[in-house]
Amino acid sequence: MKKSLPVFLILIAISMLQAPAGAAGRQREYRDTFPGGKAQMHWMFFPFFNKDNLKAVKDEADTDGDGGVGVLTNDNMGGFASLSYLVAKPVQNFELSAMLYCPVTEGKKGPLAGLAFFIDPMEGDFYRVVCDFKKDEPTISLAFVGRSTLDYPVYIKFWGADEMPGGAPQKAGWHRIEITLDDYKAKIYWDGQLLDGGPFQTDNIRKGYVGVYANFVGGLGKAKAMVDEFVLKPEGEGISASKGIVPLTLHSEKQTGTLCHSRKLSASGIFPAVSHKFEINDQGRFRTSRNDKESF
Ligand SMILES: [Ca+2]
Repeated sequence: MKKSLPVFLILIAISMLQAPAGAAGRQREYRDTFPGGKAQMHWMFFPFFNKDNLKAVKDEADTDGDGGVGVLTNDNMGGFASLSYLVAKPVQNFELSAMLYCPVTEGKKGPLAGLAFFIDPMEGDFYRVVCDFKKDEPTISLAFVGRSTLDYPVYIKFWGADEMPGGAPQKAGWHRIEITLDDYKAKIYWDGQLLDGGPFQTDNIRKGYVGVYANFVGGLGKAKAMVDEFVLKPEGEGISASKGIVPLTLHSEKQTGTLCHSRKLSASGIFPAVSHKFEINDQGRFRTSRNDKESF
């Protein structure tokens, strides 16, 4: 015993010397494949929603064969959005890749699943990319949403069936989604193919976390987002002078449009799905009309 102790201490000392050298040479990669139904990373619920958090579960039908997936539901208050983020440093330039299970449902109502980035748990905002495969109008979309938009998504881009590589899926299944951010310009890849129209300006938030998003569109209903092979590769640490998350600033140019399919929970109850006009004025202030008939 007396002889083995110094050897043990020497091994610790060597490992401590090696760790900084390795870390300095390459950027850390954050990876969770949920082997055997156990998470490899820590996940945290988004504090502005209903505290649904991603859970690792056993699943033999996962994508990488290690027997587990990550699952985020909206069960806590069935029918609302849920969002969970990977606990790492907030990132500004990065590559995010994950397998996402996209449900396909009949009609106009149904669950949607997606990935989120620039999640800001202090200000309550984020961007999300979702697959929304209701058969009446299947879309993939990119939107900015959160407390600053009164939880109404401000859509940046829709991809319809004719713009999806391979067309709109006819049955539920796994798809690889990759999101790359470079100087607030986002590119989205679907099953390895770059989606048209980008890169997209996404600079309402300066940096944030990445995570998983689930919601139900068209009323109250359960939604479930399943992910696997979730990999975040941060780049350009220190590229920004900003420390942590800074207050949100909206685009300075004027933008107008219509928000739809949104619901809010307030102290007085649930607002039904409605359409609103929105405007981002010259000063970057965001406002919405009370309904789609009202003018500003
Ligand atoms: Ca797995």
